[in-house]
Formats: sequence, structure tokens, C-alpha cells
Amino acid sequence: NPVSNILAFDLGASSGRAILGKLTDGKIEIEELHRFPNDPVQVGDRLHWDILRLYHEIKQGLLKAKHKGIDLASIGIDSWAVDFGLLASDGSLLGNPYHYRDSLYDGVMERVQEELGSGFIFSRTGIQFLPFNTIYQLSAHRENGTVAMQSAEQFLMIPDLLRYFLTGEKYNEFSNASTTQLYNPLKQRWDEELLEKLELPQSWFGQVLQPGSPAGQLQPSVQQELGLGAVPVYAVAEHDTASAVVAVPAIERSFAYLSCGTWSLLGTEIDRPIITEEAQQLNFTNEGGYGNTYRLLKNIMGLWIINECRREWERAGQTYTFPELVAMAEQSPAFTTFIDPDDAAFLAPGDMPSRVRDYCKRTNQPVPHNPGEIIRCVLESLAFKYRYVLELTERLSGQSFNGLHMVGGGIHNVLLCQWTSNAIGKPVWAGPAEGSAIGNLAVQWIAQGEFKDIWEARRAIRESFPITIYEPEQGSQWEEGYGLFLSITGLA
Ligand code: LRH
Repeated sequence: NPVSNILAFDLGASSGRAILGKLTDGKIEIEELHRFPNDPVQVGDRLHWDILRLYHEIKQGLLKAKHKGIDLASIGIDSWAVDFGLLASDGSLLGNPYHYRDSLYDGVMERVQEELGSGFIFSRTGIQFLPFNTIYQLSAHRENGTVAMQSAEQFLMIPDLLRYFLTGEKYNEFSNASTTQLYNPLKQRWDEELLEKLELPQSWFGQVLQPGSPAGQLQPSVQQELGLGAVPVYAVAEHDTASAVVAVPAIERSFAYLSCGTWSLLGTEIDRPIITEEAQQLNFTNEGGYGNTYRLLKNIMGLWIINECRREWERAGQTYTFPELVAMAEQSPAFTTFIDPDDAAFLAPGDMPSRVRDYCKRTNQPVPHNPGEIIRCVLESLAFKYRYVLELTERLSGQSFNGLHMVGGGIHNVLLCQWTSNAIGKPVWAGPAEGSAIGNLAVQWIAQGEFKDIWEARRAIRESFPITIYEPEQGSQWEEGYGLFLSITGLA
């Protein structure tokens, strides 16, 4: 078999990368061709993505492939969810997309819920209530009468937009569209009633491609600029979490996963969305996946809290590497203080160490002082929150899992993997770390007939990448710790 070389662009909320995938006789190899920061830019009160810079970096990735003499069979782009750009009638982009953590969105979800009714929104979308869902972002822009809203003609999400820059073609994509909380999975289209009630023009919302659909090729101007041919572009599972779940090296149909990066996304893959009162009350989501699957999961704040702590200490002149922080955490006393990582206080960028301390004060706990104590508190709390959400996933889906697959960059944190296993009392299977990029590649290969289906792709992933197994350590402290965590956070 000839080798198939393809490229995955995987954009996370803090960095992006171009990953070359090579498939030789069913064996996958990856190589990072290009890595770049994705730093949001604050302008006045607003927080933006530097979308043109991201597009520039995508072109750099294409050039690096070219300079290595690689003949690309196709490319695909995935990114974080919910964010978008609006196009004018001449196809130009109306301003820099906003960051979903922008304070413009504060309080909007509550107003929209009040206006339309939470039950109405959930029954039509099956999507969890998160204050930054696209539905609330667009409502905020409408309330504020932003100029972009007045001249908009088309709505594209981040990967749609970058794909459009490359190909000149405007399509939306299913996995990412589902995260807007404006898409109806039962009707398999944008929810017209919801759009109408929100006074959002139907005409903005375009054709929704299934992951794995051909979505054009590099347009002539791009070919010329980069000195490349008409490389085919696919709509992959463009929501990074959807791609990450494609890459879970599961053997059985019923499995639980934790996609671990800036966010922690924990849940299971199902064939039909679970849109019930219980799901709504537990605030679970049913995000669209590859091959008409759904991700029944909950967002957990994840390593964001630690990254923001690091940023704050750096601002104060103290630079710690991630491994240094983890080592300090390990040396700090166990089970001393807990937070609910999903408390609203931790969502916005800012002075995270103070917010952790404030949380501890307001819950009458000892206050952690040094970085080691703070990181210990965050990591233990994350591990316990994983257990909590895993148990809810079991309850809601009527399954029981004998372990947890962990994928994403977070698995480099060995302590977190081990503590997660301790907290859930079950094995953790960690790998691959480049989950989203590998899922992106896999969907392109399935579309090209290189893999028969997602299960053949998952088998190849299992055989191509190492998986580290963590078994729960003996001792009951984790069980007692969990009880403390539940009562302090009020989750009991
Ligand atoms: C993870 C992620 C997550 C979304 C959030 C906005 O990168 O896509 O699934 O909820 O970013």
C-alpha cells in the first residue's frame, strides 16, 4: 500500500499545531510539523481571538509540509467549540471573533433562559447550559446592537471560517454546530423556532456538513501564494472534543472517556441523544459526533485553573513550569482543602490563586497559601470531580464502566492520571496525548476509504500509540476524601 500523508490542524484555546499523519499498512505515525501559541488579545474591555494570525499559522503549517517534500492527500481543521465569525455580503469577515470568556456574555444566559424557558431550549437542542454557548453570545451581540450583527449575512464557526479562508466555500459542520445550542439533533437542522424567538435570521446559518464530508480544495489564490496544488480539504469532526473522542482507543461499544486539556470533558459516546428532564437537571450535554453519535458529557473546568494560576504567579515575577508545580503539589499535605472546579468564580481569566483562597474562606476551610498547597487543592478537586461526573454518566446512560480512557495533553500530568484512578477506584487508560489531532486524521482516512469505519480506526490508534495504565493505589483515604469533597462543595 502506498503511504497516505495528510495534515491535521488542531487549534486549542492556548496553542495550535499542524500534525502530519502517515498511514502505512494500517499503522499510524504522527509528526508535529508546526506548533504556535494562540494568545487571546484584550482590546479595551473586549477579549478577541487573533483569527488572522491563526490563519497565517495554518499557512505556515502547509508550507512546512511543502518544504519537507510531502505530497498531501488532504487536510482538516478542528478547534475549540462555540466561537464564531460573521461575514458581510461581500464575504469579508466582520471583526475579530470574540473569546468565549469575554465578560460581554456575563448574565446573558440567565436572561435568555428566563425569556424562552430552559425546558424549551434543552428539549430542542439537548445541550448543557454554559454561559458562553453561541446562543448566548449571539444574544449578547444582539442586545448590544454590535455593528457586526447589523451587517452580517453568514455565520461561520472558527474551523468553518479558517476552512473558508482556504477554500472560498462556506459550510457549517455538524459536531461544532451542535455546541451552539441552536441546532436540533432530532430534526437534524438548525432549530428554526429557536432562531426566530431570538430574532436571528435563518439565512445566516448555512448547510451543515457531516464530519468526513469533502469541503472543497485550496482555492487558486492560496495555491498560488503557497506554491501548492489543489489540496482537498475535509470537514472533519471540527469540534476538538469530537475529534478527541474519535481517537479514544476503546474496544467495546460502551466506554467512558475524559478528554483532558484546557477543559476536562468527561462522558460517554451514545447513538441517540438523551434529552430528558433528568439530563437537563444534571446539566448534561449531547454534542454531535462522528457518524451520528453523540457525546453525553459534562464540561469540567480542567487545567485552565492551573494555567491561570501560573499566569498570575508569572505576572508577580514567579515563573514555575508545570512539572515544578505538580512536584510542589505532591509534597503538600493531602485532603486539606477542596474547591468545586466548576464554580462560576473560576470561569473568567484573572487572579486564580486569590479566587481559590476566597472559595476556601467562604466555605470555612483552611486557606491554602503557597503554590504547592493551591495546586494540590485544585488537582485533588479535579480528580474528585471526575469521579462525580463519571458516576452521573453511569446513572444517566444506564451503563457501568470498568475504567476510564484519558486522552489529550493533560495525560502528561502523571500525578493527575494516578489521582484520577485513585479517586474513581478503577483503572485509567491514558493515551493518546494528541487525541484531537489523531481523531482529525482518522476521520479524513475513513472518508478516503483507508479505514472501513470508526472501529477500524480506533483499533489502528490502539495499535499505533502507547497507552499507560494506572491502577488505583491501595488505601481508603481517597474514599474518605471524596466524602469530604462532596460535603464541602455541596455536591452531596
Ligand atoms: C475544548 C472545548 C470544549 C468546549 C470549550 C469551549 O477545547 O472545545 O469542548 O466546551 O472548548
